[in-house]
Amino acid sequence: MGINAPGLLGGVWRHYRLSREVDRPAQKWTPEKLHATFVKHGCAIVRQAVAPLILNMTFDAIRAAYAKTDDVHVYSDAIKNESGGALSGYELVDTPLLRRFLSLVYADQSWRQYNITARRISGIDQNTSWQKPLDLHLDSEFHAFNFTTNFWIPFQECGIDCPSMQLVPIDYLTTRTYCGFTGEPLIQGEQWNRGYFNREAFEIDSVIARFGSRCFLRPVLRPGDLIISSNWILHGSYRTAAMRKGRSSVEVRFIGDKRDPGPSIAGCKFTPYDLIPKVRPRRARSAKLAARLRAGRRILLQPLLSLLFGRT
Ligand SMILES: O=C(O)CCC(=O)C(=O)O
Ligand SMILES: [Fe+2]
Repeated sequence: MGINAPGLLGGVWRHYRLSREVDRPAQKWTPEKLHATFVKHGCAIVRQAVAPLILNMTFDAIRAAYAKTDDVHVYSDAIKNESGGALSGYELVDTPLLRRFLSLVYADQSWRQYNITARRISGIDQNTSWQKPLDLHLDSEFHAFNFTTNFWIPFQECGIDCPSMQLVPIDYLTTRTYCGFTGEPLIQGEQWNRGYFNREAFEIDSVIARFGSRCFLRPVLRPGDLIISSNWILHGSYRTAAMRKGRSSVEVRFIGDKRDPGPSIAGCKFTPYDLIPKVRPRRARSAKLAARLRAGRRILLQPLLSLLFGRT
């Protein structure tokens, strides 16, 4: 089979464009842009979204909890215990940008905190009790069908030396249809909600056949960065043979009372008021204006006065 150069270049270009669209530092996102991108592509990456102090304190609490359990997960209660009640896990995403984003996702429904789950994915050299990388899945296979927003937060740099995440950045409705979901079970006797989905859809070859070999988003992340995803996006752990070290991360989830997120409002005039410092620029502007008037008085009025009254 020959190489289809235009097709190859097109794929590379589309992937580059998509990464630029979904992946930005926190200060380059507005809640509206983040919401519209999340609805369109099923996910988004926010760089430097989490305050280092909260990230480190939460990681300390999670490590302390792991020292006392054989469970592969650590949950919110353990974080509370280990931090003396100071932390629950939810404060990781308690920022104006993410709060406003969530209120847009759930604009047409009530919603609540759902769960906090920390996990550790082993590197290839490790022979530990840490989890093996998770295969491609939808969280809806295991959790509720109601729309769940997941903030995935790593505690160390990941994607080069240690495992990261891979996602298929396709909108939630296309993903739902692709996975064969109709709201009725397709197969009986499967565990959790797995019987509602076409099992073949989760095989990597099927995903590539439907969405192309460049359909995966596999970000390299640093502490403070996070991925926003949902229970309706195909995703799994991403580990290569070069990833010798393990990775610790936490998932912070919110859930609505509907299966769909609120619509992305085209041309929405919503003002991200808690992101824009309103008072200071206005003060700065009026201070500048006053200085200009004073200067004007000096330039226009003083020569006139000295001409009339000989004053200087
Ligand atoms: O941490 C991972 O590698 C997978 C996490 C995951 O599947 C999730 O956050 O839903
Ligand atoms: Fe998952």
